Amino acid sequence: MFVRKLSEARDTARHVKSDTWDSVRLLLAGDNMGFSFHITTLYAGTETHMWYKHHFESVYCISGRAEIEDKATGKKYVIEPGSMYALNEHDRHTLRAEEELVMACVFNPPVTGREVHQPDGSYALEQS
Ligand code: 9YT
Repeated sequence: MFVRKLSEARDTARHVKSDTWDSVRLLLAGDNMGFSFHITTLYAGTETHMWYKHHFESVYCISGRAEIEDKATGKKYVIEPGSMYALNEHDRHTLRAEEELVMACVFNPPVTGREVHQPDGSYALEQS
């Protein structure tokens, strides 16, 4: 067993920053859990286009409010505290953060550490 604290992981190599979000990766591929676990903050007023072609992702909203759009169907959903979404079909989607959003995210396969979105919205499938 081990314990990690969000406050201690911030501003270390586990903390990855992008234009519209930052992500503290509390568990990575190297932890050998079979998934990675991140606390992601999406900045208020931003829009992020994503398409995890190589990963499944599940996201739980801890705080904030957003709209998520499924690009295949055009369907839109409200994301608020207590909402979970699962990208079980590698769904292309857009997340519009109406307020700052804090999300708990799980990726399978686990990300290895420094991934940010490629131009198509995916993360590369890297081996650790
Ligand atoms: C909600 C979402 O997918 N945001 C993009 C960042 C990603 N969750 C990550 O790498 O933590």
